[in-house]
Amino acid sequence: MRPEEICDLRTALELLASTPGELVRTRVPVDPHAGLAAVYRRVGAGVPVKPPAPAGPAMLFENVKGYRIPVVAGVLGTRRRTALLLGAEPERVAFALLDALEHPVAPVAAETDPPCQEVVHRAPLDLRTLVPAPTNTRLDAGPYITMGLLRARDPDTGEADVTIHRLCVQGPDRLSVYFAPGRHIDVFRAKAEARGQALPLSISIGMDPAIYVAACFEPPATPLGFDELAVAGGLRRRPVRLARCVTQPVEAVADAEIVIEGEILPGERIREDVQTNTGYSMPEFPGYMGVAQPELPVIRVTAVTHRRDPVLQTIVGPGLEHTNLAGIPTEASILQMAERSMPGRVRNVYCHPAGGGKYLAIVQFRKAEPRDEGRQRQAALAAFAAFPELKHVILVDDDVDLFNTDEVLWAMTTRYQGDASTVFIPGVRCHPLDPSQSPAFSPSIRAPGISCKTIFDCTVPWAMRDAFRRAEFDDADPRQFLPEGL
Ligand SMILES: [Mn+2]
Repeated sequence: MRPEEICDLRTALELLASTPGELVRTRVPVDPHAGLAAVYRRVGAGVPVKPPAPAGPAMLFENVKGYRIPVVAGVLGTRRRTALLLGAEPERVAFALLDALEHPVAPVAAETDPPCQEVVHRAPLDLRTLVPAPTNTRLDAGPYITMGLLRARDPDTGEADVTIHRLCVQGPDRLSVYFAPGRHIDVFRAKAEARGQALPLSISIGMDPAIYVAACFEPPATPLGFDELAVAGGLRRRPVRLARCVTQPVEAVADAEIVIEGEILPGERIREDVQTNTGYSMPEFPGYMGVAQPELPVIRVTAVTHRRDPVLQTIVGPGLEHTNLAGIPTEASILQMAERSMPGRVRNVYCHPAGGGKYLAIVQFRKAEPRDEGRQRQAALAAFAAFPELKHVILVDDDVDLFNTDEVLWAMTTRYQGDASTVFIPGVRCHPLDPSQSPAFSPSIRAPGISCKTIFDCTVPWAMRDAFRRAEFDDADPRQFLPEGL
């Protein structure tokens, strides 16, 4: 099994199963209500889930109490595993994604009999018994479909978009959907609603990891009207296959494990925690409980289709899996913007788990000549332009390993002076799920989701570079001194 042979979730799991330490299976019965996520948290969720939450393997729960369908969590739960599945080195996976972004391959219609429609359930149906959607914590508003890829079309132009959104099971054939501000499918929804029309959509669950990662690109890298499935096609150098839905005029991913078909109802809203009244939604990517939204759009489900013996794919909310999903496309977006404005200067970018892949980017900059002094801060501004939800940029030189937090903090300790090396850009729209981005935190913040973007410039001033040479050791090949296999 090789990465380029991956075409769906099953082949991805096959590759992981053949790689030591990347996938564990269990037949021990697990409760989807707060049980499955509790176990995976201790196995592989990672930062910023409250410790103990180590990084670890993906996990296939084959016996989910009350259901026939197994659930897999953590498929993209480490950077190494994500890179393996995408056929790249962990330090270079964003470059592979950037190449795909610049060489997209449009999706195609599958011939007859798409796998995702091997089994068809039409209304009346009950999502609550069909789909083992986990409830991640006891405070959650209900069971959530967390790895559902929505696909819909612009009612004006017909252009398609795919995005992952949190979906709460609110009844036998009802889901609520939360759109962070500005999301493209929400733009389509608003256009349809203004005409009094429903928005047809599909929700594809359990797919080739390339599709999930590509779908997490946001504007300006993928502007409104850009079908992110074409980036997945670029990554695999073969088009994603689409299937016409059986009850809606829209397509789904033909090789998905499970597809939910439905429509967003015009003029209808639901309180997200109407079933529990807890005030919370589910654990969100910054590591805190999401606040239940007072008025969310409602999806009426018209069919559930799936492959024979399907697997439901899930993410527990925050953790390394979210960081990889959101962060690697963000790295590619920043690399693209920086490369266009200052070729060769930004050597690499790492969207650190502390920010869930969205809030914190470490940018490695190479100063090659005197007039590069100051351009590192220009690179940070380019990063903010490339990804509007970014909050902090840490700039480091190219002799610092940006993937090693100890190295980055060393640079912040010995190559940084708080008053001279910090740049504040207050009052900028950022992201509402960070609780510090709130007027209650500071009078400088006018509305939730506004923030002080900050550049931490931990690069050596060009004129002082001789004072900052790292101690030079001889290079040696240590293998002959070490036991076999170390
Ligand atoms: Mn989009």
